[in-house]
Amino acid sequence: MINICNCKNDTLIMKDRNKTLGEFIIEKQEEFKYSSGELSRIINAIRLAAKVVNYKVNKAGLVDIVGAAGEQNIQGEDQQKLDVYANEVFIQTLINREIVCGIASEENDDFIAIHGKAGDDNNKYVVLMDPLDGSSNIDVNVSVGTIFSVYRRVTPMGTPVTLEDFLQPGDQQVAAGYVIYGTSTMLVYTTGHGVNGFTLNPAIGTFYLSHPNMKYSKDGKIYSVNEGNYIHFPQGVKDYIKYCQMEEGDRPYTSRYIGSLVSDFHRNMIKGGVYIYPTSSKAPNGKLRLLYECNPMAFIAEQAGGKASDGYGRIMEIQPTELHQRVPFFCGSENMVAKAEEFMAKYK
Ligand code: AHM
Ligand code: MG
Repeated sequence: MINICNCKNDTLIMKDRNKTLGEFIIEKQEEFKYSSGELSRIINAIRLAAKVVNYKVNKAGLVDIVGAAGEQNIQGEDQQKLDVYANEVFIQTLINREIVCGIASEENDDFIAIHGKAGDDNNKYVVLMDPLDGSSNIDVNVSVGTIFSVYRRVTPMGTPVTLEDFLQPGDQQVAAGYVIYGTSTMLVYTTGHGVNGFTLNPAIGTFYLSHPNMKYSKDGKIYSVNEGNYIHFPQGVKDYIKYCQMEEGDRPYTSRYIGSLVSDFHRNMIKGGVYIYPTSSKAPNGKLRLLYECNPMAFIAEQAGGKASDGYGRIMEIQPTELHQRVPFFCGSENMVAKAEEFMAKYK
């Protein structure tokens, strides 16, 4: 069997004995006593949808799929924006597999209650997702990602899901992950037992365990924030940015900002760093969505030994009040996020 593994110099080489994602899911399923396998089947469905979306994302530069929804391509077919396409693929894959009772997506105004087929109401999980985050980067060939999050429903089985099933604090997540469509495509996820990353071998369409037990370093040297908004930031964030730039100890830090959350997060988790999308006078609640972006990334960050905050407290303890709620987001290496919180606290 040919597999991929991460070797010392960070390049991927083919090597024997690495697990496929499929093998890993089966192995982990056996670790959860009394589990019915539903969660494993959800991860499996996401794996399939990710491969389909990956295929389209990689063709985006070749085929005239890039462009506004509603326009027609040269064959006279309706064009679909890639984020709309990704939304449909993930939703349809989850519905077809009959494994979830509800889905909420950043692309849809309201949640979807799945109760068309007998038994759907008896599924116990809901999935929340951002099907193609950072999609404005597609047109310029920059990495984008899918973010997903899984919760156990709180309303009784056998009844249609309600808003309550989706408005759960992040610490109730049973799984979360992301797919990064980058120089290589990876699926990174956690079920609350650490974080593992799988790299797609596009030649055979198989994900292999390439980044087992991913961990943030406690400190890092990268700060990621859209500094173009500097003058609109709260004073605590301004002061923290100045602190990052100061020549002292291991500073100044390096500034890296792709503008694609999954990519910025992924780099910082591997190299050590902090990602910040704060409030600003232009966006009083920040830009990122609590349910589709911040909670899943926070769960992954914490499982990797990192920290995720709204500047004052733990992201995963926020009680959501609406599906598309936005929150400020500080996420990354534990000591860096803690330091940013210190600066924020001065102006609370
Ligand atoms: P989107 O969900 O509309 O794609 O927006 C989220 C994206 C994140 O991926 C990224 O970190 C952020 O928006 C960048 O925003 P900005 O361009 O304001 O810096
Ligand atoms: Mg998004």
